[in-house]
Amino acid sequence: MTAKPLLPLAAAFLVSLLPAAALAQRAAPASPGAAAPIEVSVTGEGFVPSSIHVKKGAPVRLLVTRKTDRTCATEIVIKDLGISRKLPLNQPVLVEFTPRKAGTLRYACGMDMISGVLVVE
Ligand SMILES: [Cu+2]
Repeated sequence: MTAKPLLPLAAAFLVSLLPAAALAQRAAPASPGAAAPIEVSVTGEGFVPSSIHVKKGAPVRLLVTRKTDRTCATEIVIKDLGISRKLPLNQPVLVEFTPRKAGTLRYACGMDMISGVLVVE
């Protein structure tokens, strides 16, 4: 009766853990399978584009960048989804959500003056 037979077992266990750990580390930052973000700008023209088509049940990632100070759209609000994000000048802000039903969703500035529409199909 010695502890000897346990050693190879422990070594095999550690080796089997290694590839999984390496994979998990590599996969973490990129979030594989995520759709490419749709770029939206806030310019003197308002939200550009002002109409975006997305699919029901598919995750949507909007990368919103305010590119002008001459606008009141310093935030983006999607009221129907309860989303409201500040838009610091020239700083891309990622807005993520999954539309659950077909129809249209408005995105707008905080005062609901400047807006665009998400068409969910
Ligand atoms: Cu406004």
